[in-house]
Amino acid sequence: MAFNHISAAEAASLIKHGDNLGLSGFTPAGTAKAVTAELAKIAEAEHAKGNPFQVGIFTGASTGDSCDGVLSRAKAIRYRAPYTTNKDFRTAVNNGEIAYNDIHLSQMAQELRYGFMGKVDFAIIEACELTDDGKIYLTAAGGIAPTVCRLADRIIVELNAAHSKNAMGLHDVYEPLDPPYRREIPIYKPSDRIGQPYIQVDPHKIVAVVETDWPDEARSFAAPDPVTDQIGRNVADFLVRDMKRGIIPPTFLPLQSGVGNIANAVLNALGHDKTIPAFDVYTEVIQNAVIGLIRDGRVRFASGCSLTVTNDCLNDVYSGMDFFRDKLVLRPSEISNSPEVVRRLGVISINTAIEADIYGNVNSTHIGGTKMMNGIGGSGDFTRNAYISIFTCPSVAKEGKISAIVPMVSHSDHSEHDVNIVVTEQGVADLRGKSPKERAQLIIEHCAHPDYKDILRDYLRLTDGKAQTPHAIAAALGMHAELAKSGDMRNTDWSKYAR
Ligand code: 0RQ
Repeated sequence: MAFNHISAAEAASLIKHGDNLGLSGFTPAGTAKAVTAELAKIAEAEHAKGNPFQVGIFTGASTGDSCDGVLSRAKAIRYRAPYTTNKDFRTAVNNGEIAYNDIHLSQMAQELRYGFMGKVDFAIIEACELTDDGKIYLTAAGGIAPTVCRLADRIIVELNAAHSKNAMGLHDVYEPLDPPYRREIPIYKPSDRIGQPYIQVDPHKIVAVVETDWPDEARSFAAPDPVTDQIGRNVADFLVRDMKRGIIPPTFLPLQSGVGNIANAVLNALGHDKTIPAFDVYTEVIQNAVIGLIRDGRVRFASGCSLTVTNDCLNDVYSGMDFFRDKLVLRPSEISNSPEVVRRLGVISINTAIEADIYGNVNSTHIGGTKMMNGIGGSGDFTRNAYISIFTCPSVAKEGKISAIVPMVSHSDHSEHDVNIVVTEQGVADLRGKSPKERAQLIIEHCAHPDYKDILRDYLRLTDGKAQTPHAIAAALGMHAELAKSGDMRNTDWSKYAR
């Protein structure tokens, strides 16, 4: 079938105020870029004329500036789900301008199928190749692309020459049926392929093909610093100890690792610790560190949802596809983050916390309990189902004015029931098999910064010390209240809360 090849501006003009857009991509990798960038201009023009123009955005995870950034600045987003990292989007959300539904990434496709977020009017899908009979070959990410292609009335394909056609074959596209017809997802090891290397759509639904040459917008990471290096070493040492104790088998278990500088440092430390055997990765975001470790033979196989790597690294993968083809697979987020598969494979999850409390509850999403940072991403999908769930963070933030270890988290994303291990540059708290009171001792003594140990010990003295989870309720957020008042949690004075 001959497709309608038009410009990004013409394709964007098909989209109307109130439409919902389902986008390919997961993180800035593989996200549609050209049409959303043009859509922002349309929204600005309509707003200048006094007309409303806003859309709903459904994605796999975060996107790049050409989507969340430009659309937020153009005030063109009414509703969005799920995770995002964009600064302008964050500002708009925290100003109350956008309805943001921060759900687990594994659930996004299913919730779209159930219709909780409304109809998908357009799917905008970045592809490296499109065949006349409607086979779409994705680029650097799986995300929710298969589901939005099926649900959408109309599909716009961004055929992006910045992605090599060597990306064909990277993907394993599989969409489960919904209950009561769902069967097991038959992945028994990270390298299992269970689907097709493309998305098959009805070619008549493809209303536009936009040819672009627009590289992915993934950021490069800050160089590791002594704190992130120490956290990485602490995680690696802990896992080696668990392996020597027989808790982790000598063949090791697949790793999931979150995004960001700490995650990259942890992976580097694990990769370079030769007491850990070469391992598999079953994760959502494959970062630069993993690609380097595959090259070095330290990672045997990586299954993920996206190649969230710098463009030089991405081109390295594409040009070295003969080497990488049997060492990498990209899956839809529903599969890469599937609780069923994570539990079956015995994944070791490593994610970053904003703060953890003395009982092991973790806040991944909110600053000061109210302001959105990024979102929960896939951290809940993995943490709840992992064989060993690890959270890492520096013990302090903002030059020591904020302790990452607090009496009670100001927002809870991962509960004490799901969090096994807390790691800071100070040390490791192994919470497995421990009661809340035992956990509090471990977290304060092993993870808190020396400036805050006494403050946290003194907090515990405010409680009656007897309850299952001792708290002095009025004081539980006292360190946060002090931060709001004086700008420094080290000034916390518990005397005003004394019993
Ligand atoms: O602020 O940016 O002004 O310097 O938060 O903190 O230490 O640089 O760490 O970049 O790894 O982000 C949890 C946000 C950590 C991220 C979070 C301030 C700190 C700094 C960033 P600045 P760092 P990172 C896989 C799994 C949730 C989703 C997830 C995240 C900024 O890892 O979004 O895990 N995770 N997904 O100064 C106030 C505190 C603070 C604080 C740190 N207690 N109070 N500010 N900061 N702690 C990915 C996907 O799902 C796709």
